[in-house]
Amino acid sequence: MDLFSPADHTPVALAEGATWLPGFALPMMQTLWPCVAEALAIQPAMHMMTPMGYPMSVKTASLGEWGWVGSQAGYGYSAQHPETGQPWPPIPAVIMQLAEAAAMAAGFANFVPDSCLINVYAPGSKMGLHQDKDERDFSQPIVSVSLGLPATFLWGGHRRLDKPIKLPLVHGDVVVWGGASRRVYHGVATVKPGQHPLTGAQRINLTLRKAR
Ligand code: MD3
Ligand code: FE
Repeated sequence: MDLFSPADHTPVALAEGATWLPGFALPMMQTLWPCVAEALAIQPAMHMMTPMGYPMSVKTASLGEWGWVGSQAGYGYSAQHPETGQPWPPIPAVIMQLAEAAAMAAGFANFVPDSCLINVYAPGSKMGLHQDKDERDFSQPIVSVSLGLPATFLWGGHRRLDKPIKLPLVHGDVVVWGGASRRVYHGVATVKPGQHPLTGAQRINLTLRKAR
């Protein structure tokens, strides 16, 4: 198996609970991209703060009942936008359907996310190795949708110092992380400059989660 050039759009089992679905989002892109673009027009993505008080290089926006927020008080989920105090907009149907179908294709039936984090990477942005541990139920998978500029996804092990495997994720790729892979360390290498016909000079990642 060649991890770096899947021949077609068949699923690639990365590890127990982790499935790469190359191009899975492409058939619905005509509906998906306008939804994401509109969400970002209504709610501009913002730089959340790390607990150390530095702005993250990635900008974020959220949809759904729960939105991910970062501040000097720490990371977590909030029912309201930290600056406007407004509830987050609902997750559009096409995104709910994509998440459910991708989770199903990876063996997780009945995935109903209550949070959609939109990560916006300008060239030069990155995300350091971390675990997603702010959610309540680790039996629920996480569905990640890559849009726009390519990126090297860093997929580590169960210990922070485990050497990460590099996955080249491109526009339309979906990865489902659940089961034994739910709590592995992961990150995104610095996004390189470029232009994408839909997103321009940006990589956008949708991360669908069941937060509560
Ligand atoms: C592997 N975002 O927002 S999504 C994040 O591309 C985050 O923006 C990255 O990591 C991005 O927290 C990667 C893919 C992902 C999400 C959750 C995981 C991979 C994961 C949880 C466990 C293992
Ligand atoms: Fe993460």
